[in-house]
Amino acid sequence: MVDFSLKCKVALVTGASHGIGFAIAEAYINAGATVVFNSSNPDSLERGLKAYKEKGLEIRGYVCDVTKEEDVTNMVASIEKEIGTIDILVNNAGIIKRIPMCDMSVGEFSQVIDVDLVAPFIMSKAVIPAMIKKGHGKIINICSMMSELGRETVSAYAAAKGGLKMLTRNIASEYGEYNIQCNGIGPGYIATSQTAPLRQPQPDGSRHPFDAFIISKTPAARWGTPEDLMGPAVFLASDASDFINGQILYVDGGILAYIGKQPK
Ligand code: NAP
Ligand code: GCO
Repeated sequence: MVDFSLKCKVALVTGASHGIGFAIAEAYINAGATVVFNSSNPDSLERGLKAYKEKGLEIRGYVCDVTKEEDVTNMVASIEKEIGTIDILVNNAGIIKRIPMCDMSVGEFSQVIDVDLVAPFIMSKAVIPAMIKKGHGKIINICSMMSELGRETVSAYAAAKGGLKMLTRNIASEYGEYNIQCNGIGPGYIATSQTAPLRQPQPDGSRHPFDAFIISKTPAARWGTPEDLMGPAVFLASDASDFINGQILYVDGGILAYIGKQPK
């Protein structure tokens, strides 16, 4: 019988006070996992805990800046002491800076790389030893369509998410023999606070040009929602995907497969 249950598993979803991480954490709770999450600051953590409580979802939260190795080591140690060792890690925390590359400072570029690529390295390093001892583990990296494609103003983000795709493949290669599966989810364009600026209606009430562009480039003819990622995230965290390793599962409404609607 195929097992999609996450019962008796401990899952950590980084940056899950809202958005995609929140939806994945909710899906894991409903699939039977004991779920914990982190935020980079106490205010966001409190907002997140309130939102989970309002939905009747039991979860514990920690303040942890995923770019700081000492913070991460302390958080993982606290989780192991208070809850148990981590069976499932979702590297969801991420930022984007939309700046033309030649206008971007090295500091701005490095900040995106730190959160979107170095932090998943730090987080994965922190949980893999216990996964090896336990004889199983799941690491899911939230990649992006920008793991495959570029576009104006997102050079740092695309470089980070492209690197995250290869980090995913390398973790799978290096630790697959310990029954650790590391895969990625590549969301398409999802309606969250991260993409809100791209969907802001124009002063005359018309669609933002980028909004109309994405609708035309997506066979599903809509933006994705965080809920669209729940099933794929449960699948990759469950025993049902134990022989899948180093893959990126694109949840994009078909956009990567589509050349785009020909002009009428
Ligand atoms: P979001 O609403 O901006 O959420 C991002 C989360 O990352 C925030 O909750 C934030 O938590 C957390 N975070 C940022 N820096 C952090 C740090 N240093 N330490 C700890 N947490 C940190 O974005 P989203 O749309 O849900 O995106 C979630 C993930 O999906 C990101 O990796 C993003 O790149 C990826 N993605 C998004 C889309 C999309 O279209 N929305 C598509 C593909 C991939 P706090 O504010 O609580 O600290
Ligand atoms: C952008 C968007 C994208 C999405 C996502 C697509 O500015 O192009 O923010 O990067 O967030 O990563 O998969």
